[in-house]
Amino acid sequence: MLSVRTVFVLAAVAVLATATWAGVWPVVCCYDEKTPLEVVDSNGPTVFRDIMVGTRLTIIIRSDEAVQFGGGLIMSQEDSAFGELQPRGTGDKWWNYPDSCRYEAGSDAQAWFVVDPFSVGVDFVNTFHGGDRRFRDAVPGDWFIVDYHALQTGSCEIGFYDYSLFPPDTPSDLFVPLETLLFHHVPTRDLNADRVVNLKDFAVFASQWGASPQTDSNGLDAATDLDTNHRVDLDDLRLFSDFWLERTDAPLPAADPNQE
Ligand SMILES: [Ca+2]
Ligand SMILES: [Ca+2]
Repeated sequence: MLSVRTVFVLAAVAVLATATWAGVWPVVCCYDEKTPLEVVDSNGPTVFRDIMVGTRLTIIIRSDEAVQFGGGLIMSQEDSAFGELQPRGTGDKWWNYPDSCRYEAGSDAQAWFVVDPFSVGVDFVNTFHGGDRRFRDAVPGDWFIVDYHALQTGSCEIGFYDYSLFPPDTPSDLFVPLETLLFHHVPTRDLNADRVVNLKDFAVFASQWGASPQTDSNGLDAATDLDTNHRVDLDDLRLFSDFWLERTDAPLPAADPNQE
């Protein structure tokens, strides 16, 4: 049971979080970096609509203020089996990924890939020296961008942290996330693996209609039995249709019209 003191601390953290909410926050978008992923519950954790295994998302760290910032997007080692957070480009010898740092984050912004026995994620720090001319300070805008990849069915929880909220010397296991992002991964409907769910996948689905896949099947019959009740039927068709015309990733290069 929560003690009175714990409740007080949690309330204080909540007030602190609310007070800083407008400053810096994570924005989850589809692979195009523009279309926000639909939220089904915003009351902490922030729960997003289901995504298919194989789906790639982008997470942007955005700010509406010119302030100093150090924070991170962190998940547990257990959850990293389900979802993958990846900074962009190639890391330098200090594990910094410059391609994940946007111009607006300042001249020496850094994004580090971090991993320890319990957690994995990306830490960020912008550049803010309050007008020191040797540096170009951060300005409001999109500061950092990382990629997210749904690896297998299940859930993945990512904490967004603003480390400046905690006194120096605070052990990292006492850090409280400012926001928690929760992703649910469901089996892919992209049955021919061309990154879009369309008539070609429906043809595959229809070819398995009425099949009775066994538990150990890795075939198309099991892939189309979306509710895993060993029968490909109307319920699976409904689940298939939920992702009609959805993409898991950027479109492939335009096909050669002579190949049609
Ligand atoms: Ca497809
Ligand atoms: Ca079924």
